Amino acid sequence: MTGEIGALLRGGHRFLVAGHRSPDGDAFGSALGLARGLRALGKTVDVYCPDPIPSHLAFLVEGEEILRELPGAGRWDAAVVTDVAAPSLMPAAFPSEEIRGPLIVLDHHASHEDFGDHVIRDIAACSTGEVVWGLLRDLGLTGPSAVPPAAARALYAAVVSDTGGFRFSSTTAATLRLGAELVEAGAEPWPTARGLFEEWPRPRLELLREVLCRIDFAFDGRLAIIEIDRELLGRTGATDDMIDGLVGYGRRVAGVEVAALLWEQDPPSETGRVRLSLRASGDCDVAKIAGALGGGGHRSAAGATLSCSLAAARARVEATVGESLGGTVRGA
Ligand SMILES: [Mn+2]
Repeated sequence: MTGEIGALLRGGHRFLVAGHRSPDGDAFGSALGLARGLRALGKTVDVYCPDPIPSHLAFLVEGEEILRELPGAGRWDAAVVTDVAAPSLMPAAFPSEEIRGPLIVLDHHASHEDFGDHVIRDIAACSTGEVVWGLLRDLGLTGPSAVPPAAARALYAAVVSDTGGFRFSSTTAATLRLGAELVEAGAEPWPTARGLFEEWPRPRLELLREVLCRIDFAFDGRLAIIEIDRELLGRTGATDDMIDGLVGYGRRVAGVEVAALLWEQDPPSETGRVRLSLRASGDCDVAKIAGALGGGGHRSAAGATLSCSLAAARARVEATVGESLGGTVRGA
């Protein structure tokens, strides 16, 4: 940890904490874990999330007040954002420096932009949850009894979410030890797994049923591609937060090296109209593919937002993936 961040967090009294926009389990769990840890050190912490909280993360709230908008008279000693790799991923309507104080960025994305007044970015960490755990330890919350169980539960969810349940290649012996420490501090594996992965709202299953019928393949089965348009979401009753994770079904197929999921935005986001989610099964670096399309992420999981129609987005994705795979053969 840089001494400056420690000094800011030890010396300040009131902090603003938020994850990236459209929060995932790591962003939201890290923010909640940090907030709960800082409160155990006697600090006042506001958690800000202007976006809807995805249904599979709702169990992490545990009755805590999450601010959908910020009080007009709010002032903070510093603001901390978790899992944010670029300014474009900052939560909407984030206050200016004179209101929020210095901006601290906690992150683990290898592909990122440099921003923030103080940064801890550990690209070897499995998740930002791991970065937060190390920070809380450096702040003096050591030993299982020092970290509040609700903080441990949130950080455990961050780790489990970003490692796919300790399955992805980011999982190391240290990750598994971290999991054990968090369980000792009060995290519960089954409720976490059930909340994150197992308990689906019924419309999500209806969406999956249709998505499975729509998976296409290209480049001799090395690319799996799924398109989701607004009509499909409307018909199944599914919401955008239920799309997260469906890209993994393309990657399940033997021989698939890249799985892509494209979904139409409604209303169109500030930067485009189609969101792209990419997953790699092996050696292909999808962060590079996403980067070529104006996005970013990790080697095995990345994304971008494209300013074009669904059909045009698909053509661009196929062309970029094709270059990356070095193949020209298209098949279905
Ligand atoms: Mn993350």
